[in-house]
Amino acid sequence: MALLSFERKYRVRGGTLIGGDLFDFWVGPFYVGFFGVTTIFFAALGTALIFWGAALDVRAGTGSWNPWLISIAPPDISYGLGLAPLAEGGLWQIITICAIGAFVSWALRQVEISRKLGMAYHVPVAFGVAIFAYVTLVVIRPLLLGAWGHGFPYGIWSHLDWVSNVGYQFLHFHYNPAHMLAVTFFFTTTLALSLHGSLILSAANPQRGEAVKSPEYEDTFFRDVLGYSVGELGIHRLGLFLALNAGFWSAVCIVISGPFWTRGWPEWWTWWLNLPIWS
Ligand code: UQ2
Repeated sequence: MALLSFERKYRVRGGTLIGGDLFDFWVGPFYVGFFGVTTIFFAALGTALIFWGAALDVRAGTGSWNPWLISIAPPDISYGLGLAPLAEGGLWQIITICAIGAFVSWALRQVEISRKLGMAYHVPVAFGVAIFAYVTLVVIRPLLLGAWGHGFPYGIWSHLDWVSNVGYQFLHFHYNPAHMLAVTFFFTTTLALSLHGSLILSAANPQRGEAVKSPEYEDTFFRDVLGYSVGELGIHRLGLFLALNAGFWSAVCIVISGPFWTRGWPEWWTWWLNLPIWS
């Protein structure tokens, strides 16, 4: 079905979670919906507050308009789990609410569009794992540690410094077993996507004058190389599994650092040296 006639077919009422017919319409190619409105609201407010915070830092002589250096810091640890004045982390707190509001609105808009199309919820569920990783960093872990100051600063350069500093607080973060799993899943995701992307493009780009190759060719390629093909549906299941695990174990590796393990991560492995089998 041509795209235009398909759009006429699926652009129908219903599938909304909230608001009924009120926001059930499109603006150009974009579906709006109640959650389209809330996404715009939170994203616009959060972005404006970031610029306002940057302006306050420039005026105070503690910041600059260099995009790499703009940073919105969380409150000092001494504010605990309380509210901080706007210029001392309060902006970070409101921007965090805006970010979560925008991300969750976006996920719910994906749910509404999935329902409208009669599709399953894999996309919003997958995005939900990314939201979970972010919320772990700026809400769950700060709550467990008793201060919003444990959240990370919103800046291109500053968030990298935060990651480095928190890593060295635990001496050598690569000894964190959950971090090991997360890194392995990230790398394996790139391996799977490079195999899949290159396989699809190789099948879709035959010699001039030849027909595009079918999935049997793709299966046969990997059977010839490896003796095994995971299949055309299987590679997408595998890719989703690998990507979701990368995000999930990232969240786990940071939430256990501090709330559940306070020493250096290399020391965690003494359980291995202390096994009774060595004596
Ligand atoms: C495959 C297949 C695809 C693919 C890919 C494979 C036809 C279009 C990439 C090969 C993948 C395998 C064997 C799994 C590799 C395992 C890991 C953990 C990376 O067989 O079927 O469909 O795109």
